[in-house]
Amino acid sequence: MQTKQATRNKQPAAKNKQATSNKQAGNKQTASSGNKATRFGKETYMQWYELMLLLRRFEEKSGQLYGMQKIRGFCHLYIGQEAVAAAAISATRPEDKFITAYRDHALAIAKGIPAKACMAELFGKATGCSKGKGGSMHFFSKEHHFYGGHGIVGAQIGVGAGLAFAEKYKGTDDVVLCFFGDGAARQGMLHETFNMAMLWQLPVVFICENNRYAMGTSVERTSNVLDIYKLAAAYEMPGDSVDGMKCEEVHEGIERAVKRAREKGGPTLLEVKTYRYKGHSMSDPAKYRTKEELEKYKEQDPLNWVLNIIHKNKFATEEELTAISDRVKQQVDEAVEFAETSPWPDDDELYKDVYVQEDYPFITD
Ligand SMILES: Cc1ncc(C[n+]2csc(CCOP(=O)(O)OP(=O)(O)O)c2C)c(N)n1
Ligand SMILES: [Mg+2]
Repeated sequence: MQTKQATRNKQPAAKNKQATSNKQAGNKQTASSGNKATRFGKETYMQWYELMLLLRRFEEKSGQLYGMQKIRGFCHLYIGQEAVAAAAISATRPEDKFITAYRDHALAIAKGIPAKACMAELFGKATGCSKGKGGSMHFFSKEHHFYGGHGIVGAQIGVGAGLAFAEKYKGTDDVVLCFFGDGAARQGMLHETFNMAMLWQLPVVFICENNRYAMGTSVERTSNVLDIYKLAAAYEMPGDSVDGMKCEEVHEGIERAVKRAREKGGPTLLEVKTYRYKGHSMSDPAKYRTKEELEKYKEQDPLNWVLNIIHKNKFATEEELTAISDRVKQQVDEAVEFAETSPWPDDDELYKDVYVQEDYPFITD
């Protein structure tokens, strides 16, 4: 199998994709309304749309509240990348585990952490998903299978493989989706982890959200390897690349990789070519890129793409679409109200949750 995988990696991404998609065509939901066939059914498009709208409105509100100093510290918004989060949900099961970097609000909400608990975390309140002690970069909820939220670039790549090791050890068929950026792909952590993940055939999908920049540094300035998925070839790991502005492509790419991992076929590196509309963080005016470049990506906006398909296929009436935006607005408004009115953490919380074992490092048994 490894020889086959190595050969696949030598092929250009498009060819590679074609071969795999054809194989799975039978699994794909296809739907038609009138004469317009779509790659997925109405229900999937509606779910993608509502989730992406919630993620975008949540992030826009977070940006506003940051400007009002209600939210402080670091804050990295996900606007533009929503198709990745939406498709990651449709292509996985709720028990599958997610782990990501500091640009974590959207993946956390997509995974089911209530918007209220996420907004309260941004405010630093006791009701936040990390009890107000993690802030924007460290959302976490074991209950929702969301393992952070990590501020050290690339650190979650190793931890993600560790989570996958645990699943293999326990004998489950759950899969870990380990997200990281193009900047993190240049860390040594990636190579050590890829080596062990392939050696141990761990059930993990490494998803590189290539949004073209690591802070202000473009992919072109960090390496001569511009197609990040090709890094997998060094470990005979399958590598694949998809358009991150299209839910359909991301879903299919993740679905292929998750299937492989669930069926004990080991890890995959999936590069998702995406874009962030805002600066790296709230303090970045993004002067390193042109307005034209930004506009080019906005023309491929993932929400508009899905909305157009909904319109063309009459998947929803105007009233139904209005009801969705009302629902989303209400959810975000309630999240802000909840965060505003929640208490601050008690002082003694400072000493809690530092180590799992309360008496660490004095192991007594
Ligand atoms: C080990 C380490 N080095 C440097 C930093 C500073 N830093 C924070 S974000 C970042 C860029 C990472 O970019 P990328 O991985 O592409 O993720 P994106 O912000 O685009 O989502 C850097 C260098 C850090 N947090 N950790
Ligand atoms: Mg990046």
